[in-house]
Amino acid sequence: MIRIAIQSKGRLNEESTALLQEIGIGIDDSKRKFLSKVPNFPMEVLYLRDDDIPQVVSCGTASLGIVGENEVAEKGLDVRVVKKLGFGGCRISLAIPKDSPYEGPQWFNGKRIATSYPRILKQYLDSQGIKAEIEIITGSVEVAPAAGISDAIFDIVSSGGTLVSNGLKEVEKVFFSEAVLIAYPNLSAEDEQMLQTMLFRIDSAIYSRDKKYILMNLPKESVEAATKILPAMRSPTVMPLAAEGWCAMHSVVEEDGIWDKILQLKAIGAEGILVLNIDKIIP
Ligand code: PRT
Ligand code: ZN
Repeated sequence: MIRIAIQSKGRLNEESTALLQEIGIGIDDSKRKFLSKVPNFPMEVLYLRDDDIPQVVSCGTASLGIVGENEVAEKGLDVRVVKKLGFGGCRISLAIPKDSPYEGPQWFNGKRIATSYPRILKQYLDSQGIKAEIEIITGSVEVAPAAGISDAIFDIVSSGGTLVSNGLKEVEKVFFSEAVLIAYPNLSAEDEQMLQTMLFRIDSAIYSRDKKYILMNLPKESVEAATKILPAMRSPTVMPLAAEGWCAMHSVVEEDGIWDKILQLKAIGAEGILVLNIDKIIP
C-alpha cells in the first residue's frame, strides 16, 4: 500500500485528482476524508494543505506527493522531485508600485519586501548582492505596499491580474514553478516499483494531453505534402480507398494550431476531415 499526499482544496486539488483518475487510480473525491483508501489500487490518499506536503514526504509519512515546485524550494527539505506534471504553472516575481521608476535589481537595496517565500527570496537577494528587509506575510501579500507594510512584494504571479488591480508592476521573474510529483528519498523496493508503474501511466497521460486523432481522405499525390503538415509519431498511416487516386490518412496532431493545419490540408485537396479525442497514447 503506497501513500500519496495531495492538496485537500485549492488550485492543485482538482488537477491532482484528475491526473490520478486519468491514470486509472479511481479516487473518489466526493467521499474525501483526511485519509482515503483507493478502491481499485493499493494506494491511500492523504489530503493536506500544500505547505505541509514536502514535510510529510521528506520524512516518509507519505511516500509520494503532488505539490508546486515553489513549496518544495521554499521548504528546502530532502525530497526527490520525480516528474514535472504540466499543470499549476506560475512564477514568483518581485513587484513594485507601478509608478516607481525601475532600472534593475539594485532598486531593492535597503527596501522592505513582503512575501510568503522568504527562503527563495533570500537566495535571490544574496545571489544579486542585495541587502533588503524581508517581511514575512502569509496571505494577501499584494496589499502590503498599499498598507504601508512594505515597499515591494515577492509573490506568485500567474496572469498578472492581481498585481495590476493592486497598482503594482512585475519587475523581476525570479522562480518558475509547476506541479511536480515528489517522492520520499528512501523508498522501499515495493514502493519504488509502484512509483515506476505510476510514472509509465503518467508519461502516457502527459503525452496524450492536447493531442487529437485526425483522419481524412486525400488525393494520392498530396500524401507527401500532408506528411509535412502532420509529422505524426513515426509517420502517418496511409490506406488505399476504393476510389481511384485517393487514400485515407490517419495521424496524431497537437490541438494547438489545429485549425491552421486543417486549412493547409484542405488547400492540398483533403476532404472529409475528422478530428477525434484520444483516450490514451502509449508512445
Ligand atoms: O490551503 P493551502 O495552503 O493548501 O493552499 P494555498 O492557498 O497556499 O495555495 P493555492 O491553492 O492558492 O495554490 C496552490 C499552488 O498553486 C501554489 O503553491 C502554486 O504552486 C500554484 N499556483 C498556480 C498558484 C497560482 N497559480 C496563483 N495564481 N498559487 C497561487 N496563485 C495566487 C497568487 O498568490 C496571487 O494571489 O493567485 C494570485 C495571482 O494570480 P494572477 O493570475 O492574478 O497573477
Ligand atoms: Zn498553502
